Amino acid sequence: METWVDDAARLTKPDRVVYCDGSEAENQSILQEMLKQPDSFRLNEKTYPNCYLHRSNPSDVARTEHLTFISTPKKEDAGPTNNWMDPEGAKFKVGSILDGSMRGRTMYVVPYIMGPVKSPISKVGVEVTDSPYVVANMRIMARIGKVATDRLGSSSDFVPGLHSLGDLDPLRRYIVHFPEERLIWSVGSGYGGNALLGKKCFALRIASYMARQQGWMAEHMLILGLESPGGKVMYMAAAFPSACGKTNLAMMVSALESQGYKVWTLGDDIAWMQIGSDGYLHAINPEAGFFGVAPGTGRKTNPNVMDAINRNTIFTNVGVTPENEPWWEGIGGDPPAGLVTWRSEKWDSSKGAAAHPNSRYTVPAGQLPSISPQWEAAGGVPISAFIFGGRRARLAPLVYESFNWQHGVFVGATMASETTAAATGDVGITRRDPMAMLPFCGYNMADYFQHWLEMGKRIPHPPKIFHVNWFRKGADGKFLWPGYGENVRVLKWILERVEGKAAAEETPIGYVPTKGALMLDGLRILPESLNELLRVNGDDWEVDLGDVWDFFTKFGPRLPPELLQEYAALIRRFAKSVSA
Ligand code: GTP
Ligand code: SPV
Ligand code: MN
Repeated sequence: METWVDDAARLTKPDRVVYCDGSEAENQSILQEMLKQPDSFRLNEKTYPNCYLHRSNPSDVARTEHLTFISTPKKEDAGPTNNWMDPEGAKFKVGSILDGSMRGRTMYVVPYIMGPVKSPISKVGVEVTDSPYVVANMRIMARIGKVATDRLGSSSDFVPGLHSLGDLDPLRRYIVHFPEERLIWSVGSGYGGNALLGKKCFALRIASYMARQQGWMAEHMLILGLESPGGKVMYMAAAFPSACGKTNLAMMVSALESQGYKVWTLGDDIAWMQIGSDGYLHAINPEAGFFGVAPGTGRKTNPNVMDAINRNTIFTNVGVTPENEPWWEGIGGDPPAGLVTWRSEKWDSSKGAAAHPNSRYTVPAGQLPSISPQWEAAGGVPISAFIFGGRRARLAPLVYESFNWQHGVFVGATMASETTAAATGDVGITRRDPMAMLPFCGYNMADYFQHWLEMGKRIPHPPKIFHVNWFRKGADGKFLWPGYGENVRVLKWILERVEGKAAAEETPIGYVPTKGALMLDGLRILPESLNELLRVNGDDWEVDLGDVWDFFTKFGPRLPPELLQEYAALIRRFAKSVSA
């Protein structure tokens, strides 16, 4: 580690190098460094103790997918869905931006563990960065400092990540992954997944590459436990694209709590999974905190997190009230008088939203009231169901179940969703986003599909695979399904399907709940809305399958033939249902 750090310092030329031990005293001094910058503030000490507001550069407010690269010697190994640079070219081009980029600054060395300290599934990373804000966030999102150097010892088995703010010019911003070296270089951004290198860069892009080599899975999935009336807990993992509801589902307050159905949170973004000795796939959450979307988060939608983010929390790009409290659209109530926007302007209605749509909170996972007692279990938790989903205003029904693992992989591989503010670019454009991994798969996605197919053959008790859509809209353009805590009604159906109990109707796309199979007690929903939510419209699917075909052809002969078989089988089932 020291050798690599010395090399990084020789390239970036910081004034000082500070090794982080993870202690509270050190944290306070790093926060003091952060507060010296005009973009960071302490929030109200009484109502938000130990909370901070950070404003990132307005050109640096979300992941930048077009500036994110997979750097493998062969272009085909990155595949048609990733940006590619050859490693030598990347080292030269990005290296010249990193050369001297930390002059006048401190380089912090952050050794960290992704995953519970004692778990055999966990892995060590080391991030060097010139941003105290990044260090403060990493301290919440991972287990940093002495625990990590202790785990590492003198071994070189760690994923190095070199991060520098550079000059924050998007023209000199690159997030480059060298999967064969397990190395990450990121320059020119201080925001989220671009800069907290343990998260998307390591735990998804590099880890997905390692997982394929080593026979495990690294997925963009939340992990939750659904407790049923007898007290038994069933664990599920769900992959939805960025800003499509993972955090909210994982933390929901169940609408059926009085009937004995409660949701426990284990993770809200990433799952690392290995086959356990019991034949089940076991999942850990590699992260130690939540980097959640603020807008839309309030007492009504996510009371659990509202009870967690009033202390020891870093807010990024939210608005601020005259009482020095954080504010965003959806927190509850109208914008208060004297509100200041994320860009530090006095808010009025001409300014649009006070909080950036991708503004976030960073909060320690242990502060969540619904955190599962199992969330740091060294062996992980056994997963009984995988749930795929996305934003589809039309098409996908509220929920359906795949026929088997291979069909489930097809369902995941053909997922699509409307784009969100979590990445720069247009919002609301439907794009294919297989397994919610489009921006996060560290190798050729065709090989990733093959890896899924192979895992299915190796797992003695594989999870059943489902698909959900909370975002279907009616003719009036409004969501048909109330969502949030009401989503437990769908989870309950999934639980009962896994137990072989709930009723379902076979359709060409999979099993859809019969009208009576969803528990809807206490929910006001029009029968027409329910019909529309569960409807499988052959004409719409035909159009979508055309788009799937275009997507699949990008992979050429590398696409696993099983997926083409599933494609043909789906078309046959639709043809049969029409003739019937
Ligand atoms: P990342 O952190 O970017 O990976 O996002 P995420 O998948 O964790 O999404 P999150 O739960 O933060 O939700 C993003 C947005 O979707 C928020 O504005 C939520 O209010 C909204 N949302 C979440 N769940 C639901 C739901 O069930 N129904 C509706 N209509 N909106 C939802
Ligand atoms: C996502 O975009 O899926 C996130 C936020 O979880 S970030 O950490 O910025 O990638
Ligand atoms: Mn995410």
